[in-house]
Amino acid sequence: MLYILLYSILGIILFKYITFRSIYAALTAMFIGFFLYPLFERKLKDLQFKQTIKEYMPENHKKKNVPTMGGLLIITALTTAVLLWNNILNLYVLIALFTVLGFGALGFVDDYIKAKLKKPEGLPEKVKFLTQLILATVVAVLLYKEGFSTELYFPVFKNLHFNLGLLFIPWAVFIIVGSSNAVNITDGLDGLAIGPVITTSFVLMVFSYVAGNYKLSHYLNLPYIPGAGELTVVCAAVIGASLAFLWFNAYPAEVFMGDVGSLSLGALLGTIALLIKEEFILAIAGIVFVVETLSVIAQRYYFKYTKKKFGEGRRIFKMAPLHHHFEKLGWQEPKITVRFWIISIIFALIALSLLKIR
Ligand code: 57M
Repeated sequence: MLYILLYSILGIILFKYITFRSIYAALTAMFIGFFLYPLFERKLKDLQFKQTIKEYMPENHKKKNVPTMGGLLIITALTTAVLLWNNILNLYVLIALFTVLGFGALGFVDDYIKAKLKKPEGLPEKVKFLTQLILATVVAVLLYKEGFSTELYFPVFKNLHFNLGLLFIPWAVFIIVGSSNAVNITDGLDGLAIGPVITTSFVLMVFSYVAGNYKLSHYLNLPYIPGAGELTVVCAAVIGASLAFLWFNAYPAEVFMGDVGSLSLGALLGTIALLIKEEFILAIAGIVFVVETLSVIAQRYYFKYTKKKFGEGRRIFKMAPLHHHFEKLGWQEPKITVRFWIISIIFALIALSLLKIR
């Protein structure tokens, strides 16, 4: 709003600059998060929105009475900052908001069933997955109909890209739904998911700025996406809201983000990566999300394969996702989280280095 009011109408040039608006979107989201948290915490406790404990939880991991749905705080802070500091007439900003609110609503229903109706399994997996597919398909079809580029680009190899054509739609759905579930699976230790969300958002913020800048994108041989620069401000708002949440989710967590947070943040990261044509950069910067998800897939298939072949299922990891494997090895929770953050920072730096290596 401020962009339209103070720049488009009143002509105050300062509010035109993406860098200026990104800094203040991050600060706005952060302060809204800090300011609203006490109110949210009281509300979540009054509403008894406490995390339900699943049976197969490792003993040292059964956390009682921690309020969940802290993702509502993240989404409120993030959305307010975007509405204030973004050009909300920008198509990409509207798509980002649709993704956050759509997947957030899905996560809210799942969390509500678990926390309020005391059904630990939440929404039936099929219903949850189908809703994710529908939401992602709406975004994919909208982009395709709007004539959005269906080219697929790769890091390093500047001349290697090809047109997906109609296959862009399933590809886009795969990226958005995959990212959403990857963050959801990762969110199993205090601070474990929100840390990589921050580092990955930072990488996407830099790439969004370049993608929306004609001179910079051509100088760095990156796809030029007119208008994508607004996603820089969105990423900054994600970082601000996530930092505020991390203040309370750091070990020992006072609140969990819930599916309302993990599904929406994951889908948003996937959507932004898709919009700036940097899906592989997302996979590199979001390596923690990728490895956590692959650990579950590998564990499940190996278990099924060995059960069929030897009559009894065997595991690759002591438990999947990977963070539970390290717990079973005796690592303390904060140590696992911080080490996963360090890996995220390393791969964020590698992803950023690919701006120049082309
Ligand atoms: C998302 N949810 C956490 C919290 C958070 C297919 C399989 C991989 C599914 C997976 C699963 O259940 N995934 C659901 C992970 C849960 O966190 C809640 O969920 C929200 C995120 N969606 O915001 O509200 C628990 O995680 C802990 N937690 C923290 N701090 C945080 O900041 O301590 C979360 C956030 C919370 C809390 O204890 O209750 C979760 O882990 O369920 N299933 C699994 O991950 C299970 N793995 C498994 O079954 N492995 C099998 C097969 C399927 C691969 C195997 O290894 O053979 C593990 N889930 C749990 N414990 N809970 C097993 C151990």
